[in-house]
Amino acid sequence: MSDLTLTIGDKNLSSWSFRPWFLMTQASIPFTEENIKLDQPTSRKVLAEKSPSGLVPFLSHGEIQVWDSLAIAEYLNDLFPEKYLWPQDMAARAFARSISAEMHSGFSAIRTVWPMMFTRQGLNHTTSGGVQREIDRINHLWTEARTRFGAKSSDDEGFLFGKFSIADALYAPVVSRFITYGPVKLSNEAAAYMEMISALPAWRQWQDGARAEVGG
Ligand SMILES: N[C@@H](CCC(=O)N[C@@H](CS)C(=O)NCC(=O)O)C(=O)O
Repeated sequence: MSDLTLTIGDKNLSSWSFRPWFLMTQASIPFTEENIKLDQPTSRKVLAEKSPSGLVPFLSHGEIQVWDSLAIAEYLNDLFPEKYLWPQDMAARAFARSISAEMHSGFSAIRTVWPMMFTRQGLNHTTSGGVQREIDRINHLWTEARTRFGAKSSDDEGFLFGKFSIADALYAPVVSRFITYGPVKLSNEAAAYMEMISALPAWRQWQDGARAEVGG
């Protein structure tokens, strides 16, 4: 039994929950998973009682509670320095932190118009101006990360910065949305990145959980 407990919402819907869960699972950080079903008559009450912010995800570590997906990622980076959850190279780390913060505080059109529905694929949704601009920005960021840092690193495993990092976890729900509402037009680098992420065992594990929630 791990002394870290991650409380999350529905796997099919909760994009914020997916980030720390994917980070911990992919980085082989042991944790106990606790689930709160969202959008139920009792959800708000349960969240208000259990979660410091009234939202998921949150992480409990003994007496310490950490909420908000980015704060959880930073806490885990402090707790497991040997895992290098941010890239080691300073320029790569600056870029990784910038794009992660941009993800965390931005991309509101994609978030609003394309809510995560993990189990759905290929809806071929027509994009509005705002959504298309954000897709283009993400395509640019993924392409730049891969070409400037990932592909050039000596131990490249196909992630944005070569080895898996917090940035990959932060963008994982975007990969899911592109699969659900796409296909979207991406550079070869960005398309290969998406394909690699969505073939990971951790991805498949979350997908199985999402499928089980919706009954198949
Ligand atoms: N900025 C927060 C956002 C958390 C958030 O909005 N979580 C949603 C689920 S994805 C939630 O708990 N909603 C509660 C509700 O729907 O009642 C984070 O990064 O963790």
